[in-house]
Amino acid sequence: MTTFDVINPATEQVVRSVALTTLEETDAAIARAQAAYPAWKAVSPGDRARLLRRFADAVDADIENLAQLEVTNSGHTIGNARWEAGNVRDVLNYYSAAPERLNGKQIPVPGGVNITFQEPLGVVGVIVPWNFPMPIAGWGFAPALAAGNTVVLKPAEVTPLTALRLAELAREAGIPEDVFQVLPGKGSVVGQRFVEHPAVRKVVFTGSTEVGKQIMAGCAAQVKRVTLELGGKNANIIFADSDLEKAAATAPYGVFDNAGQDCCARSLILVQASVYDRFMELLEPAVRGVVVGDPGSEKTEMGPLISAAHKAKVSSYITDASPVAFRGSAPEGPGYWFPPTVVTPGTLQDPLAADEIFGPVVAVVPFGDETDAVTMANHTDYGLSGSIWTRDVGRALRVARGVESGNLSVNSHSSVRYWTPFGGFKQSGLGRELGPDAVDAFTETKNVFLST
Ligand code: TAP
Repeated sequence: MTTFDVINPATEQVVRSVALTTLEETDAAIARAQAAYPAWKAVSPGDRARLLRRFADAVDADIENLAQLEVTNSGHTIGNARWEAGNVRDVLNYYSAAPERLNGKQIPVPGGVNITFQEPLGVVGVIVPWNFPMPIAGWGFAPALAAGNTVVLKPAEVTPLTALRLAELAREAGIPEDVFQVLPGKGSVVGQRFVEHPAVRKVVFTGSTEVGKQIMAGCAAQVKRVTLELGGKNANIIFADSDLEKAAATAPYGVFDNAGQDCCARSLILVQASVYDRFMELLEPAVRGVVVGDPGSEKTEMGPLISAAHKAKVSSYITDASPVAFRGSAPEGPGYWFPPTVVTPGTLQDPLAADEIFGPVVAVVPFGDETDAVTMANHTDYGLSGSIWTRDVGRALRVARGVESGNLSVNSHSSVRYWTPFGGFKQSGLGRELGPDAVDAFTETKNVFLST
């Protein structure tokens, strides 16, 4: 048996050894999920709804334990980790309403009537990254199960612990073991098999754009359904007429939350040139004041990066020649620490302004007018998220309509509200998760003609 040592990124200590799922075990799990599908599909809508609510209750009762696991496994701050576990509960509750509302349509036609049915797909494979192991898992499995699919889920190799616990909670809630299975292992083995195996009818993938493209190409070979949530290089656009104090005070949260390891991180701040200097004056104390350290402490605002390899990647962006304006602090180590860092690249082509660094590094660049701001925000192939700070409602809407991005916030940095759709334009993804329509992505419409 091959195992993987799960490391606490704040201490570099081994937390637990987890067995890696082999190719043969992946095939066996998919076969069990396929065998469990007809019975799960046949569970009455009311009973399926009740089971999902019980799963939500089990998560609710376990929030503190799940949160502590995430602090240890992923270095998330305890406050964030509690929110993330609560999000799984909320998303389960939200989609528990779906089974009883999966109504088709009846459409009168010449010679009879057409009736549509929302049929589940079968086995759904969910591939989860390491940056938000709990919520991203829940956004996939909750609507998939609600629609009557069975689920095989692969957490990121480095962050399997909360997903494994969620599988236990599902079983405690009465969801049959083979209906929701968590398979810790390698993307190149387990994840790749979800793409290749013909019994897996849909893949939900969240992660890098590079791997997302491979997954889409692999799924194309079987016309397999796919939802992709990929990277982002998101602009935080600050106009001169905004509440500049609030924009500067909240900008660190918009990018350094989860140590910048967030596809929605506002890692490019575009500031109207006339207030650029004042904004930088206000930003500096806010960045220096970010509390970085022990993620288990209630006071901590930013924890470590996920791994030594990821720290090396983020560090490679900052050299002695980099245009660093100012930095916050970070512990020395052990742990994969990196201080909040503000850079001022001269052009948007500079990798500091163009790449998804996925760490606590933010580029600040001035712009001229509204048109410039939109053009500059759209300079990237990504289109996931972004913020607009202004007191002019008309401008806020014009800019929001102009920016090619799936999720925009005005005078806020919030991207995820589970009642509303989440997903990307351009190379940030395909399809939408969350919101009232997400269940549609886990069903096929069947159209039956009844001749009179
Ligand atoms: P990815 O390599 O994209 O990994 C995401 C998930 O896909 C993991 O579960 C991974 O498994 C799996 N995977 C990897 N290769 C696969 C394949 N060929 N077939 C099927 N599944 C596969 O991301 P990463 O290496 O963790 O991070 C690299 C960069 O991606 C980051 O620096 C960041 O820029 C970006 N990223 C974006 C997001 C979001 S939310 N958009 C999330 C994480 C990372 P393993 O755990 O075994 O690798």
